[in-house]
Amino acid sequence: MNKILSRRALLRAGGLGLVGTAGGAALANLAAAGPETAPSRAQATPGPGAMPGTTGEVDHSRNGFNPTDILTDFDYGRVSTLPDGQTLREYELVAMDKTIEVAPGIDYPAWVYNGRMPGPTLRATEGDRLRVHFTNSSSHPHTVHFHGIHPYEMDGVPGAGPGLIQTGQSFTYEFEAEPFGLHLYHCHAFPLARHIAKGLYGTFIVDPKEGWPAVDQELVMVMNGIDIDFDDENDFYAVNTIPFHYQNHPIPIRVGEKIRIFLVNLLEFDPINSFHLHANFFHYYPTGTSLVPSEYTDIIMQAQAQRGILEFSYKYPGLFMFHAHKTEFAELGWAGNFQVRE
Ligand SMILES: [Cu+2]
Repeated sequence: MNKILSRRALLRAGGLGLVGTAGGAALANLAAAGPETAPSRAQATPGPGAMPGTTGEVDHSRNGFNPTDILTDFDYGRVSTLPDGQTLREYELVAMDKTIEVAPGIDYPAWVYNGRMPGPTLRATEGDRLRVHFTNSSSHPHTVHFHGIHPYEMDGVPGAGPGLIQTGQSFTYEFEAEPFGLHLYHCHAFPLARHIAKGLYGTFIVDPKEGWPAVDQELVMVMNGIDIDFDDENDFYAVNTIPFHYQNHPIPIRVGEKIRIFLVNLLEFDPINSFHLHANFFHYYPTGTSLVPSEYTDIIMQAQAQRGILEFSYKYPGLFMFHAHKTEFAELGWAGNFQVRE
């Protein structure tokens, strides 16, 4: 508890070494945020349906990505057909060092794929041939380790195949897309926790051959955290990197629309993450490897690298929260809203 309190106190005081004046001001106003569409939330203290938040906005264009866009940004690769008729998908992944403004005025020296955190959501269909052309433009050795089924030399770990890909080097990982489901990829260089926490990860979706049942919206949510002072503890928590982004920018959906969330947990340092949906229940498909849901619930938890698909519709209009049910995570950024309209 003391540790948690001291971390929060540090954030509120803007006392971190990397916090500039703007960051300190932004965090000093933790309690004042809320979307303009929700006047009941424009209060100094959190009320029903509101977490304390951040004021101001990170510079998304300087970051090179916007969490709102990441929700629906799927990379299907460059598609062609092999002589035997198999579909070939080719992707480009470039590891780079990049400064990301993770909260207003607070920069984080990240390592990322393709300039964004999380990296691109790679999407294929079961049975496709995948070629992932990886170039390391970062100042440190990295790899790409995919979850899925593939040969040893394509495993993206030190010692297997090309092993670590050095600065300026490239390698093409090639394997079949299997099994269908919701997977992930990440760097597997050591120290592993640091290489992942710095931002080298992304979502990897393998659609079933027959496709998933039709829905109105598909959203990618990567639960992650930021250890701003490198003490192996997270100082911010988020979905798609920017704390409170979907609280400040609620995700618009309509009553009755079928929503599918691809939810991946890439949080380092904390063993368990969770997802709670307000005023609703969802069907849950762990790892997305079955078309039959395992549970009908309003909360699930995921350990590191666990993932699953959530499907739901809203019955009533309103501003409905979704957040980690671990309150510490929610209050430090892992909280968002769906704006449900008729
Ligand atoms: Cu790495």
